[in-house]
Amino acid sequence: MKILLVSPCQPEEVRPKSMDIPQLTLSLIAGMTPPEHEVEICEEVYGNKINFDGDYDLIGITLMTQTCIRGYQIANEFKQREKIVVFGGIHATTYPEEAIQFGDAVVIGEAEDGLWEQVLRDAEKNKLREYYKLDQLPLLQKHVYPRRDLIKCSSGKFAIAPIETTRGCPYNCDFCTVSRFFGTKQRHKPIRDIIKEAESCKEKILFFLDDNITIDKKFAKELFRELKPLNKKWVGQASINLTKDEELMSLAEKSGCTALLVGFESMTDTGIDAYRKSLKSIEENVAAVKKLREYGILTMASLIFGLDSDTDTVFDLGHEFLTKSKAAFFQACVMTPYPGTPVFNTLKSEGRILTDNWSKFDATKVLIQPKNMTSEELLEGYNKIKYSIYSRRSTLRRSIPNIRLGVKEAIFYFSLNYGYHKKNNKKVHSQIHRNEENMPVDFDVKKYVAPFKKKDGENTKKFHFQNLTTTQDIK
Ligand code: B12
Ligand code: SF4
Repeated sequence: MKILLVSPCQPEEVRPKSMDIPQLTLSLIAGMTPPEHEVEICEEVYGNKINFDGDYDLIGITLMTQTCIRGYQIANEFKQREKIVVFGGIHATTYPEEAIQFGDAVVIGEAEDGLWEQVLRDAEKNKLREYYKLDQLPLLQKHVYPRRDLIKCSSGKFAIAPIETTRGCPYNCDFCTVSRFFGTKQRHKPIRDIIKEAESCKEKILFFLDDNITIDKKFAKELFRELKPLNKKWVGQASINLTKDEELMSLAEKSGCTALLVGFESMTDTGIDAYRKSLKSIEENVAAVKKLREYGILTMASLIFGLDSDTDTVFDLGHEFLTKSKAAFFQACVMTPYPGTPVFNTLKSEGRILTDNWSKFDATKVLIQPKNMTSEELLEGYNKIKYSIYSRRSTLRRSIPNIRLGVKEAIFYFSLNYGYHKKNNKKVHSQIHRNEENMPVDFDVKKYVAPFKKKDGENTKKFHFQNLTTTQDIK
């Protein structure tokens, strides 16, 4: 078969070339595809154009919440041309019953352990089932080498290769989908295979996609030791607990760690407690960012505004933390209720979600009525802190300790901060997104995109996201 794998994205979200970091998902699916099939990859975020009239037999589309409406539009185009459409990814897993209305099959959860191959076999025999799901989460011991040769992305100014070593997270934060999707026990890929894959990447910088690369310290230390001889630089995500282990930080530094995205989430006392953060005060968190810098590691501090524990003091506290710590980069998120999370369920039941237009769910827009402030206050505080931290003045003020680390680090520091400044200025300010008055927030996506081929509702199988990590299968 000739297969096209698509990662959709809204036209306005296409990234500038300098920010390109290829995705791993589609090249991984391509890596699982038996060699008799021909595979092509199209990532809209990098400006790749879809050839709707190509002679493909099967179209695989990966869906995040933010990208699903565009994904359904693409599916409609292909269904008009009578192609087979298969969905996968976090949003399709959360709402398989929504996705199936636009395609022929949905892969629920992970596609390893022969599941994708089974989809392809069934498609060839014209015996495709609507839903595919593994009985249990794959152990990841049989390494899948991603087809990096198929990626059509210039890989940007920094030439970064995405790579994955683990899946799953024990923290189970109430706003996050990861523990619910990938399980609460972290699974590791074999280190020798990760190293072999890393060695084969032509890029000098690796991006570890793992949600928290240092959860299992023993694994992380061994990985960092093995990584060192490769002489690559890397960036990744970790929890701030890492700063409590000098050996771990030293090994990370020696293995080439340049920057880590750290989810601080909130600087309020209640926020820190709610997310079981081990560093309890702003001062402790400031010291931790400085400590990372002593080991040559830049911090991208991620904060979420609009949590139920937040009051209007959260912006000043966040600002204080960022300016005192001189964190190199700032990821500013507005609390976004991702389906399948406890936060989504609570806000939905309390009628506090203002829109069900999934394309707005990108963590930078106000879509909720927060608990302890108005939506307008959330918007104003969010815009203000972004404006202040992304300003040229703040970039300069925070620069000295960060650019002292080296020339490459200095270029990285200024380029990324300039990118944030430009993007923030271009989009001017975030907005509050509400459904129009006569449009109910009923989470029926058909208001935004109607399926080309409507399925008979009675035939769609019932499945609930909460069952994902059980051994229950859908047949
Ligand atoms: C790395 C990452 C990023 C990187 C992406 C860089 C890159 N080029 O890859 C960056 C930093 C840019 C990013 C940005 C965002 N991200 Co992000 N990101 C991740 C992260 C940590 C890893 C993604 C990944 O590659 N996983 C590994 C792959 C292999 O897993 P997978 O995609 O799920 O694929 C498997 C299955 O789902 C299935 N599958 C998937 N698609 C398909 C398709 C078919 C046809 C089939 C058969 C199977 C299949 O098979 C795969 C193998 O088993 C995830 C969390 C996570 N652990 O997944 C969050 C995550 C995907 N991101 C999330 C969010 C919210 C965002 C942002 C909106 C946040 C923001 N404001 O920045 C943006 C949106 C970007 C966009 N594209 O629109 C959420 C999505 C929630 C949701 N319901 O949509 C996640 C789940 C994190 C979370 N906290 O909940 N992200
Ligand atoms: S936010 Fe981070 S720590 Fe919390 S569950 Fe998600 S991945 Fe784990």
